Amino acid sequence: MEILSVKTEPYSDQTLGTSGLRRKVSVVKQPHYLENFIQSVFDSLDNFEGKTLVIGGDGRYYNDTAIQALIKIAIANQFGRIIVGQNGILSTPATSHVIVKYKAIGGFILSASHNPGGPDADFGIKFDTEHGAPAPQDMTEKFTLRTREIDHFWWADIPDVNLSVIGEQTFGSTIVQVIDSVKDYADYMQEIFDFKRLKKMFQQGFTMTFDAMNAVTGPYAVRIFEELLGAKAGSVVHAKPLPDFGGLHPEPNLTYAKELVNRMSEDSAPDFGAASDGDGDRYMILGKSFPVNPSDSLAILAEYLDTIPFYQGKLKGVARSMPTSFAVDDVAKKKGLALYETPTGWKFFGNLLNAGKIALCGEESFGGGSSHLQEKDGIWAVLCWLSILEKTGKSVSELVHELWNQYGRVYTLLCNYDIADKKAAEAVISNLKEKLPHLVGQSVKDREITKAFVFAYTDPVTKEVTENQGICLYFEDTTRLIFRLSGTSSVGATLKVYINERITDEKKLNGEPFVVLSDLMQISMELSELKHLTGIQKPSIMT
Ligand code: VG1
Ligand code: CO
Repeated sequence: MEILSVKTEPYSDQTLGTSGLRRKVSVVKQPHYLENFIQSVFDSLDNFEGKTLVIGGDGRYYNDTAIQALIKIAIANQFGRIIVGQNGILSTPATSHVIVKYKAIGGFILSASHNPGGPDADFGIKFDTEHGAPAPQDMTEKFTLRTREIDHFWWADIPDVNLSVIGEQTFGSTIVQVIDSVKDYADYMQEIFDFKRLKKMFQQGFTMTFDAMNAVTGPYAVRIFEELLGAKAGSVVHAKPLPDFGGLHPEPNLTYAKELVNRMSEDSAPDFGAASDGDGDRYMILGKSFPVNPSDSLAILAEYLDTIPFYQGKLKGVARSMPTSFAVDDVAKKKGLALYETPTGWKFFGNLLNAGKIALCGEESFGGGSSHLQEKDGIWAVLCWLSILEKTGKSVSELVHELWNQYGRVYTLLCNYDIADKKAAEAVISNLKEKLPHLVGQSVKDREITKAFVFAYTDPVTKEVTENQGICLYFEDTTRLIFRLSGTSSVGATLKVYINERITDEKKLNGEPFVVLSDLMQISMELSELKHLTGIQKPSIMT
């Protein structure tokens, strides 16, 4: 086997966003684009020779080519063992678990998560640390710095490695080990949850539909829900990972998971509906004709997590990303749990989990996770919900209504504005920033602005400060608007406007968020001068 040193030129755009590097497939296909990035990651790590590396992915278009490049560069960089999911399939949470279980120094996940896949769509690559946690900010900054100066990468001159057969193959001093994509993860879920009790619930007639959206969770969901728990065959739909996700946009929300939403509103709907995203780290929960709001879901998990034996005595604190609604704050207060508010992106939860400050965390985008592993975990969240339903004997909507009756309902609305011109999108944020000092005390449509600031975060463990994480405007403590730019778009920019309002009036608990929050949406358009600065008049999606 020959190891080659290949000369290369740096690219200037390899900056990581909220969750790894995401680009159009056409960008990633440029000569050495991927090779440069991978070698830059290795150049930023210390002492990995002879150690283990994990490679996972969501099965999207171009992953097969990218995985072969990754393996060849990893062999040339002298890793001792490379663990790869069969056919390159390993969800984000499964990759995180495998990294820790096999004591790897880290791993790559080839996924652009919820972004669409296919030749004209998106490709992505993320790196997880030895803790199975998304690379923290200081590490991703190192990667980017290295990409700016790279002049060569190492390459093992071998034919493509067969990833379809489970087992080991040796190349020089490196073993490539192909593993069952599901087994380790499914075993772990059985350590956390009481599968016997859940199985009994299904035997007694409980029904569910899980929409894998033609993405990575299909094989996991079939094994866990149908084969191990005994949900009826066919309970998992869109179960085969496809390179273009069958044209679906694998982001579980009311717009993109329309088929599931419709199914759950039929008379014959099952008791429980769930979905997950491209790489299996997000989830969505629905009862009969009752979609659960992600922030409410986090509050429910906080309320009941310690009824699951694995967590008894472990729940000392919870964390939510800043745009996640304050529904969970009430539960934390009642239960005497510490509460942390972090910037958007799972990488900010890692230090809190590692330090044992929290056992549960979540995001408004339906990311949920716990101390069981350091990525967000869609199937885990679904198993939590199933365990809570089994334990309480209540329906999804009963549980959520109980939450609202106790604390009031925090209505939420997220408006995404896709803006082709990134500069125009940035102008919206900078314009708002300039206005901030004058906003407090001003009234818009009879609502007075009581606080206006740019969110910054000081990591309670490392004391590292992360600035500029979104603009927050409060109207009393019960209502707020948040403006931030998405860090996962592959072209142009997406302005995200999050609207939250807590309503405690019992008669107003069953409203429609689009209606209840429509005046706040108007206010957000006015204050941001969106139309004037971008020409855009309405959201690309609302959820
Ligand atoms: C979005 C979500 C964020 C999530 C991130 C990655 O980021 O808002 O909550 O952590 O995607 O999720 P942004 O910057 O576009 O708002 V995933 O499932 O892509 O790994
Ligand atoms: Co994801």
